[in-house]
This record gives sequence, C-alpha cells and structure tokens, in this order.
Amino acid sequence: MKHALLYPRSTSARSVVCLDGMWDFWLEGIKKTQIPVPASFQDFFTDKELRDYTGDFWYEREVFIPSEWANKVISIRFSGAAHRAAVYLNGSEICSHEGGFLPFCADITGAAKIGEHNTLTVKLNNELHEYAFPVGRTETLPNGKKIARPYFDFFNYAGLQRSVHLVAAPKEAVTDFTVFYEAAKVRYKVSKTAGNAHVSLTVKDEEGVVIATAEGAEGVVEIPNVNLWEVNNAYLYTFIIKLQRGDELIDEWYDHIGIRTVEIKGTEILLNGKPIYLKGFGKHEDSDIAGRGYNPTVMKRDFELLKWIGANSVRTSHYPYAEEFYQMADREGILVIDETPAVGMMNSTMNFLDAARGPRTAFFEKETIPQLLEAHLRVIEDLINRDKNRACVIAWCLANEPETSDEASRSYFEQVFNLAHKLDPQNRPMTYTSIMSSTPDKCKCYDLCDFICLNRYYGWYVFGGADIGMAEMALRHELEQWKAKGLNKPFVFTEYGADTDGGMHKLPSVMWSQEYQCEYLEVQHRVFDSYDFVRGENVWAFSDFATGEGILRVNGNKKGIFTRDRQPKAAAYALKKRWESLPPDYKASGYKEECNNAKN
Ligand code: CKX
Repeated sequence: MKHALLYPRSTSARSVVCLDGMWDFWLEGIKKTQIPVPASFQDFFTDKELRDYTGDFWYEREVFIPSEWANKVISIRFSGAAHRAAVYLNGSEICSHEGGFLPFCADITGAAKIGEHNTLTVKLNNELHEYAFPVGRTETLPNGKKIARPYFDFFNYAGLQRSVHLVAAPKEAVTDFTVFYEAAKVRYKVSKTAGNAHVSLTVKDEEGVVIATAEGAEGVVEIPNVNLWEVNNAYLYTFIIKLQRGDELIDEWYDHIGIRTVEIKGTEILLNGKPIYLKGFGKHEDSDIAGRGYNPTVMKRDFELLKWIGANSVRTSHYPYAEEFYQMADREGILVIDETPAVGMMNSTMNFLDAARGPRTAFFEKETIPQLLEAHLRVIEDLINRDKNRACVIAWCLANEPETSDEASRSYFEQVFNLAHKLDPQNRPMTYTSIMSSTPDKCKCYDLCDFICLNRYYGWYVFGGADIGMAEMALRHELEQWKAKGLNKPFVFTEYGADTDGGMHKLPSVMWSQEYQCEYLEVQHRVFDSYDFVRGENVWAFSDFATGEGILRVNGNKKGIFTRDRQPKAAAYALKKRWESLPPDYKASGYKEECNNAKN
C-alpha cells in the first residue's frame, strides 16, 4: 500500500480519482451540512462556537469504485488530515493516523464494494496535546466546553485541508523512488513490492526528448549536457520508472526532478558549488475563508509576489506544506527550508512574549517527552520520505523555537538530528530555528546545526519604538557573542519582523505603523550587512495571518510584508529595492567590495 504514498499520478498502469469537492460535514450539536475539501472547517460558519470548536468532527461522501479495478490495489490517499483521523469505509474502520501535515493512505482493497458506491467517512479531531504536534493543550471549561490552548502563534485550523485521492495501482508496484547526485551523474533507487518484474528508468528533458535510460532497481544515470536547477531558472527532467515483464507493462510512475547540489562550506551556502545569499520569508498556509486549506489560487499569487519582490527563499514555517507548493517551488526555482510540524516546544501559550523574557519552562523535562520524541522521529521520516527528491528543498528545519536553553533538550535533539542525517539521501544541511532566549551563552544545541537560524525581534518584543537604538546595540551585542565562538558556519535570520497595520501611516513613526516597519527593517539590515557570516534574511512574515484571539493580537499576526489578501505594505517596496540590488552571491569572497559599493 506504500505505493500510494507516491504523489498520485495517473499513468498507463495507475488510475487516480481526485475526491476534492463538497463533502458532508457534521459535529455534535450541528445539523449535517456540506463543506468543501480541501479547506479548514472553521471560517465558513457565522457561529463563534463553531469556529472555536475543539473535539471530534466528521466528513463523509460517496465514492464509486469502477469494476475495472477488480484486480487492483485500491487506496484512499490523504495529503493531510488535521490533526488526527480515523477512516471508515461502509461503516468499518480502515485506518487511523496522527498528525495533520503529511500524507497517509488507507488500503480499501478488501473492504471496497467494486462496481458500486461506497460510503467514505473520516472522523477528525483537532485537540492539542503536549505529546503531539503542533504542541499545546486542551482544557475543559467548567461549562463543559473544550478549548484548545496552542503553544504556538497561529490559529488552530483543522479539517481535510489538503486533497484526497482514490488510487488504483497494480499488485506488483513501485513503492518508492530516490535520487541523489554527483554533478550530472544521478544515482537512483527504485523500491517495489515483491515480484520479478524488470525495472527501467527513462529520463526526458523539458521538450519531452528521451536523453538517458537505465536498467535495474538501482544505478547511475548520466545526464548529457546537464541543465542544472538554479534559483529563478529551474530546469526539470521527467524521470519515468517502469516495471515490465517481457512486453507487459506492470507499473509506471513518474516525477519531475531538478538536478542541483547543495552544501555548506565554512560560512557559505553553496548551490551547484556557487555561494548563495538567502532573501525571503517565513510563511504560513493561510488565507481568508479557506484557512489553512490548500488554495492553488492564493499559492499562485504568493509565487508571483515572491518573484516581484526579488525573494529567492521560503521557510515552510511551521509545518510541511501541501505537496503542490514544493512542485511549484521546483518549477519557479525558489529555495525551500522544509520545516517539520515540531512547533510549540516551550510550555507557554504566549511564547512570543516569553521568548523575549526567557523564563525557564522546563518543557523537555515533561513526562510527555518520550511520546513527543517518538512523534518527532516519525514526522522526520515521513517528511524526508515525501520531499527527498525535491530540488527546491535545500535544508531541513527540524523544529521551530524549541526551549534549547534547557539542558534536557540536548539528548532529545541529538536523537532528532541523528535520524534526519541518516535518512536524507542527499545529505542536506540540517537546522532548527532558535528562539530569542537561546542566546549564545545559554543554548545547548546550536552545534548540532549545519547552519544557525536565528529568530530575533530586537526592535519589536524587546527595545521597540523609542528604544530602537538600543535594539541595534543589543542585536550587535548578540552577534558579537556568536562571532566570538568562531563557529565558521553560516547564520540565517529565519525570523525578524514588526507587527504593522496595513492601513496605518504615522509621521514620525510609531510601532504598528508602516513607517515603523520600514525603519525596523532598515536597522536589522544595517546590522546583517556588517557581519560576513550572516548569509540569509527571511523576514517574518510573508503575509498577515490568523492567530488565536488575545490582547496581543489584533485580528491575527500583522507582521506580514503583504496583507492577508496579498497586497503590499510600504515595507514591500523597501525590501524589493534591497533584494533586487543584492547580487545572488552577496558576501561571497571577492564580492564584498562590489556589494558595499552597490549599497552606497
Ligand atoms: N516566532 C519571539 C514564531 C512565530 C510567531 C512569531 C511572532 C514568534 C516570535 C517569537 O510563529 O508568529 O511572535 O510574531
């Protein structure tokens, strides 16, 4: 059934039916209604109780299984069902799954009525726990109402937020495909179910011309005159894998693959051997009404805005995004730091305030840690398995802002990093993003990272507004401390930002005004520019996004450079000017002089 984990594609041996559209939906206390898939369920309704609902809820639809599939292995593939799911076919439970951001499949071969309509029911649950991702807790109030208390700063959206597919594949099938490169030599490995079918590989260029072939489940295929995958100039080959017995085609699957190398040398991040400076954002899957639902129209707009502003990179904060996002990044040549859903690893519902104040929450001493670690190792395996062949993925971010100032975090993260290194066939750089309280003198885990990612808010959570001069000093002071460690690794600012009301102008500036966001960014960039080891800047955040309610959030987090409806704030123009003027290999040896001249 693992074959169905491969991205669902119809070929001459496989059939795929997309089950997106209107599904029946209900939860206790409301009448059955219909809602679209994919989408989060929360923002359709006008009733506040429904938006904040925490507990079990159900989706259901009829699924017709054609009689031609009688000899096939039939699966339902969920690209993501948040946060946990139990799948039923015609009333019988088929499978269950924990975690909302990675694909899983239910084998319905035995249970399905062939040539008939079948009832597919999915029970979902959106409670938060300290032993599951994203981390939080669920409280039951004295009035009996359950309420989610996230340890993270985004709305606890849930539902069938990604596409659902019905997949019919042959019994003898390709189950996995892996590539890794040595320049134009592509090593590949095909995994399959038992059987004696012969494996072959065909590589086509973008014109559809066959340019290389190979035989056998494992080997090397040499790409003549290789077109490397580059930033903003992507080239994708089509790799077609076939299983054959004589002339009979048993299975076929294909993938679009870019060829590039990525490595870290000293303080440089090298793409195809050339230094690259990261310019971009931390993002969310977030839009009006659809919530965290995969939304191709919004995704398209986001990629156009990334290109317009001169960005080259995105971090998939704070969870793996829909597979189609990586496919588009692969096509557009946008670099991705791919993040696990390990977020909220600090015992705090206002982590953004506590991050700056730095109280010890002893998160890694909790008795739920062994179970959380198991979940963490599982998502690393599933994430790497899903995205390992994506050229856009240049690094894995194994967690966001964990409490690494705590001694107990060390052994936890050793296990996390060890597994990730073991699993990635392309041996990509690994990191986690460091919270403000994990200063160079306190952090217990930074040496595990191949490059150091800092989430810093000097000028917002600390030394904001009139104190901004102090913010610059404090940021420089911290960078001096890092410098003194002589780590010889690249540093990337994976978060820095200021909440900004997209409609507010103030002269002189005050916090929350568009002018302040511009001034704040100018201060940060001045500091980044004076440290050679800073090799990337990913602003927080790409666009405004929904969070839980509270006295510190005015209808969501407003640190977006774009509004939630994807229009530019004033800072977008300032960033565009800066990013368009920085050369792709900004700060590479030999370019320092040139860059300084360019900026003056
Ligand atoms: N970092 C000091 C994680 C993001 C939040 C961001 C913020 C925090 C800051 C932690 O998920 O949105 O508060 O804006």
